[in-house]
Amino acid sequence: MGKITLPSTILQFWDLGGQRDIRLIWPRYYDDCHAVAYVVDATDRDRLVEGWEVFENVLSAPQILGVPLLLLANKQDVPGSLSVEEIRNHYEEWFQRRQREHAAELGPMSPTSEVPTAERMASLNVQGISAIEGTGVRDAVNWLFIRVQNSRRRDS
Ligand SMILES: Nc1nc2c(ncn2[C@@H]2O[C@H](COP(=O)(O)OP(=O)(O)OP(=O)(O)O)[C@@H](O)[C@H]2O)c(=O)[nH]1
Ligand SMILES: [Mg+2]
Repeated sequence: MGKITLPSTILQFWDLGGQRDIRLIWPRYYDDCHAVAYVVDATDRDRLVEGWEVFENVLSAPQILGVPLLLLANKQDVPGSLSVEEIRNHYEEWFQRRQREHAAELGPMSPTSEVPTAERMASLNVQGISAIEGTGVRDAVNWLFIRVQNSRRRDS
């Protein structure tokens, strides 16, 4: 757990590990969650899809509805890592494909509870960071600070 004190606000961060077993305890944090910062490894193309599936699972929780979403493309210091734009496009393409597959499974007549792609992408801020070099971290914290302050869940 980490704490960052800013004027009039203390941001409290919980670093939840991404390993399969540890993901099971994530939902215990949802009730007190005012923002989600989801970190992906921008050098590991092979695991991005797994990352999107897990992310989608988080976003499907009712407590997460409407909270600010920050997607962080980590390891920007590594040459050849995917850029913010590439990460955003990769996620959007994955999301669109998934929506199409769900729609096909349910059939044309069924009412859809799917989130429109444009709405999901608009709700998402993607930023690049290097956790090792610290680049982008300040920008990420600033964004969270502003969004959490303006969030309707601040009183909860
Ligand atoms: N080059 C580079 N390596 C990084 C960066 N961030 C993390 N790493 C390396 O990636 C590996 C995994 O880092 P961790 O901090 O253990 O990753 P994690 O996401 O916290 O892992 P879990 O807690 O298991 O989910 C380590 O070898 C880190 O040194 C970065 O920004 N740049
Ligand atoms: Mg960790």
